Amino acid sequence: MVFPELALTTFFPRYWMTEDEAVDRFFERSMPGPETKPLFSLAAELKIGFYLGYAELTPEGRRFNTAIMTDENAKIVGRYRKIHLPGHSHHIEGTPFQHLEKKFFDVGNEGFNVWETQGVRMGMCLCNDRRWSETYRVMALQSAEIVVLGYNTPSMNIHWPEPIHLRMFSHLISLQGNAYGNGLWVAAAGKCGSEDGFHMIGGSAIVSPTGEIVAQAQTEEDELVFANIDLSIGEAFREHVFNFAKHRRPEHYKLIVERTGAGPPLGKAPD
Ligand code: CDV
Repeated sequence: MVFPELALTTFFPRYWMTEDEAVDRFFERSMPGPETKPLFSLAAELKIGFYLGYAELTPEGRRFNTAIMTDENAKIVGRYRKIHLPGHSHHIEGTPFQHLEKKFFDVGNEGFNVWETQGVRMGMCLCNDRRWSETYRVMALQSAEIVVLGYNTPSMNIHWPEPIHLRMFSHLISLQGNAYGNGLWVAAAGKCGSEDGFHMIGGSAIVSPTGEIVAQAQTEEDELVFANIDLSIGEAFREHVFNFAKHRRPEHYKLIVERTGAGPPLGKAPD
């Protein structure tokens, strides 16, 4: 069961406030905590493992945009702290809302990992991470079979006038392209409709290693989007077209770790 990013609160990075105020109102000091214990108890009773996104305050006072994964006994088996934090840390004038993830959260410090739980190799990421191919490739190199993720994507882009249909298009194409290119399943759950009067795209979806969407939210109300999936579909892709051991050429991928931003072209006329 996959819940969205920051599932326990409103998407508070849209509001300008101090970090202390955000901590007081929106961050969890423990997981499970008093309010989340019933969720863990019910999940254990029903034998359902889950992924849950929330704002994490560590004992050292660090703030992360975090997700955890549990097994069928509601034991936390994995934690992911969001790495690709979008947005800004200053106040932007003249927009209906802010996107202050860079103000409220530290960059995740635990990498992109994969856990073997309930007989499946599962990786996690959060929202904007789903748009970055590095996210999935690092998990695919740990033989991930499924990547689960939660997101909050507002329908309006505050940075440039992006047509609303492209918000859904770029969300789905990110899931589909990266599921296919890594031979894994992707299950993505997002908030939808109006949250505090701000519209979120919705579009929760389950995508197969073929790149096909096998289940997708149909409305902007609360929905349970589910599919019975065949993990062996991924095996075929990982053994053939995307057999990494056979076909990858990391000696030609050095720029990926040497450069962060785009730099000058390296092409030269051949001798
Ligand atoms: N919460 C997010 O990470 N949102 C980003 C964008 C839209 C700011 C996203 O990729 O949906």
